[in-house]
Amino acid sequence: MPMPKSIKLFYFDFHGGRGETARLALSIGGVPFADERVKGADWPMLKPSMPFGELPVLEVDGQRISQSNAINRYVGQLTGLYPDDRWQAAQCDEVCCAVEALNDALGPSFSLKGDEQKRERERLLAGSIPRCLKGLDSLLAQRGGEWFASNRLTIADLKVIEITGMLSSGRLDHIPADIVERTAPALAAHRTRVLAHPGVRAYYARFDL
Ligand SMILES: N[C@@H](CCC(=O)N[C@@H](CS)C(=O)NCC(=O)O)C(=O)O
Repeated sequence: MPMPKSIKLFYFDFHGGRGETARLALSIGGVPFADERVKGADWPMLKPSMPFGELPVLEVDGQRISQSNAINRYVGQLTGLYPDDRWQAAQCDEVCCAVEALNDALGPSFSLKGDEQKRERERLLAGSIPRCLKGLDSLLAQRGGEWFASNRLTIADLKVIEITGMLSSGRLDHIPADIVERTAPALAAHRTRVLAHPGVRAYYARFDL
C-alpha cells in the first residue's frame, strides 16, 4: 500500500475517544502524522468545514475522510494493525462496530444534566453497556482470550481500550468505575495487556500523564 506524503488527524484535545485509536495506530506503526488537537473554543469555527460536522477526520494528501471506523481501517492497513486475511478482518470490524454502537448509545447522555442524565445512564447500565461488554468478553474468549483478531494487536484492541478506559475512568457521572471489572473481568485484563504493549507504552510515555 503506497504511503501518503502527508497525514493530518483532527480530533479533540484529550486522550481517549473516537480519535485515539488512529493516533495510537499511527504512532505504533511509526507513520508520521500531524496530530491536530482541536480546542473546544476553536471547534464552532471548524465544525462546518468537517464532513458531517464531526471529528475525528483524517486528511490524507489534502483529502478528508470522516467516520472513526473507516479512518481506523485505513490507518490499520497503513500500519500493519489491520488483518490481511478477510475473515480476521471481518472479526476485527465486528469488534469495532460493536464498540461504535455503544459509543452511539452513550453519546446523547453527555448533553443531559442532573436527574435526566442519571435516568438515561441507569437505562444504559441496564441494557446497552452490559450487552456490549458481555458480547466483547465472549468474542475475546472465543478468539483465545488475549487479542480480538489475528492473535495479535490490531485496531480492534485499540478501539476496545477506548471504551473500557472511558467506562472505568470514574469521570462519567452515574457509571460506576468498576463496571468493566464487574461485568467482564477479561476485558479489564485485556486493557492492562494492551496498555503494556511496547508501542502503546511508547505513545503514552510522550505525554505528561
Ligand atoms: N459516527 C462518527 C461519530 C463522530 C462523533 O460523534 N464525534 C463527536 C466526538 S467523539 C463530535 O464530533 N462531537 C462534536 C459535535 O458533534 O459537534 C464516527 O464514528 O466518527
